[in-house]
Amino acid sequence: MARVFVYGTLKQGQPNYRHMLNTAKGVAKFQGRGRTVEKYPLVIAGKYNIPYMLNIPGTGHHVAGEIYSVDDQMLQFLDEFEGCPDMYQRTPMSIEVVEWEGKSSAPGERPAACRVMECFVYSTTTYQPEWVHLPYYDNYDSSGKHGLSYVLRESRD
Ligand code: PCA
Repeated sequence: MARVFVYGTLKQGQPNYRHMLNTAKGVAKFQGRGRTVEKYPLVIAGKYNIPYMLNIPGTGHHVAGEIYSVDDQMLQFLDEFEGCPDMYQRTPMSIEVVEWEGKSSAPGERPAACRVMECFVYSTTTYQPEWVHLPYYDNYDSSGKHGLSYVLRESRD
């Protein structure tokens, strides 16, 4: 099993969450919520309003998301789905746990320095240079007041 932190359309209530529930693609077990230890720019870019965490540590916000434990099959599905390694690259990042459901000891009750775990995150270094000038978000919501609703793959032309 691998640990993955999702911050975009794969979160609960977001347009691609259904893939996390699709057992034909493998298993994804919700473990808790967290945020990136480092700051990153999270932007919504392109004509399909796709969220991207730009891999520029130190700029932007601590980004909120959900932690899942996934099996190899789901990890492979997510790599394909996220266009990894072209669109996004999956790299380990330090995530501070803010809420925990897993049954190993509750990180929420530990001192802050002990609440950190390494998770895979789909961020990108292959972004268009002008994207760094877009607004930065700390908690992605496709139907947020920015008005930039995500365009599902099957609705693109
Ligand atoms: N899907 C991945 C990366 C961005 C996106 O929309 C995620 O939710 O973490």
